[in-house]
Amino acid sequence: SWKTVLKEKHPEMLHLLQFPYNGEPPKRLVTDKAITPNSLHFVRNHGGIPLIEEKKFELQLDGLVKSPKTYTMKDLMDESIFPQMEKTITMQCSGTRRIEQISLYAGQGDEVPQAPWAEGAIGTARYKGISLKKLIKDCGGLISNAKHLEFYGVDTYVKDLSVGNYVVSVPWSKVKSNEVILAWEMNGEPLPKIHGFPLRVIVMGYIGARSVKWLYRIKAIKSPSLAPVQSREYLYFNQQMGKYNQRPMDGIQIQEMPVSSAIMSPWQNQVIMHSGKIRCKGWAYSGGGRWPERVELSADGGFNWYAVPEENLSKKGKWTWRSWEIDLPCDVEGWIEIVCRCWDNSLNTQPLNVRAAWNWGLHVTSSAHRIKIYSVN
Ligand code: MTE
Ligand code: MO
Repeated sequence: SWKTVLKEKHPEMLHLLQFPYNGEPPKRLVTDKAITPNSLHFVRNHGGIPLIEEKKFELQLDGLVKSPKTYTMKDLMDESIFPQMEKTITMQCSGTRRIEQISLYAGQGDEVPQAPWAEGAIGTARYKGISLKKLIKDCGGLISNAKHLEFYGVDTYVKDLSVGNYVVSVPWSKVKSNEVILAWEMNGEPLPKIHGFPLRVIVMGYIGARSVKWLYRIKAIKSPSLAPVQSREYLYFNQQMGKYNQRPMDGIQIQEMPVSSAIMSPWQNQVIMHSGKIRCKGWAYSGGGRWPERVELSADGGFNWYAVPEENLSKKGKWTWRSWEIDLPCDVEGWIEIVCRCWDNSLNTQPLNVRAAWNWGLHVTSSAHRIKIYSVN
């Protein structure tokens, strides 16, 4: 699996964990391009990287559908049966920017949980495949009490052997709106092994966790999956619960990410020489089909906010991030705090500090992004 990593990923990837492999691109390359090259797309794995032979591959669709079927890749790619779709989609891990919550982690005498992501656990790619809705239709449709679709990945969890395969679910309503793709192509290339070859799910506007890689089975079910990854992980807990008091039923299942943003340049602790304006760059994203409408920056810790001019924001789209650039006015010399926040098209915005968004599980670090730099004016 390490061989696959070296072959498929950029030499500058930051390896957060070697096994299971988890990596993100370095800061300066995160928003370098509106579309993330495959070699720089972050990777989140809970187990090994299965090597699947396309010819032997079969997808099973069963559970509460009228006529369960299995499909080969050839069946799925047959355009006379399934119209293909191609879409540019941003995928964000619910753990993006977790490192900021970790820095506030009081712990309870044990290790810091979860992968220590910075701002790079987000990426945008053009995916090609078919709408899952069409496949359900091909199986005669759902039996009336089916309300969710469960996705099975070939890989198994390494953290806890009792978990077994990577299995999660999404509601039928999401599938019905053609917002769930079964994808075999990423940026015009066959899906890389590390990203789920030969077939993966892409759920638009949901956290990355629902976009199951190395998909081999889809099952129609009545209620959200009881599989451990869906029912016990990716939950948003209240701060006051304490680590050992969390019961899954007390957590909110994280599906759509709230609006968030990050400063990718300059970097924390940099000394920036300028003549009244500091060039800043970064990304902004909102889940659930909402998009960044305005990005604002402050050079004084969050008192005065300057809007990024519309022409300095990349194109807006329902399922994609926007990269931005601004020459931020600043006339002080010394340590300053640059802050970035975004308003989405529903006028949702970000909490002003990490502490306000701190939660057990350390998910959804959506607070305004803050960095300290030394300004030489
Ligand atoms: N699918 C399988 N089979 N196994 C996994 O570990 N991780 C999920 C999701 N799908 C995962 C998976 C998580 S948490 C995220 S954020 C995305 O895949 C990451 O997708 P990527 O590695 O292609 O960036
Ligand atoms: Mo994730």
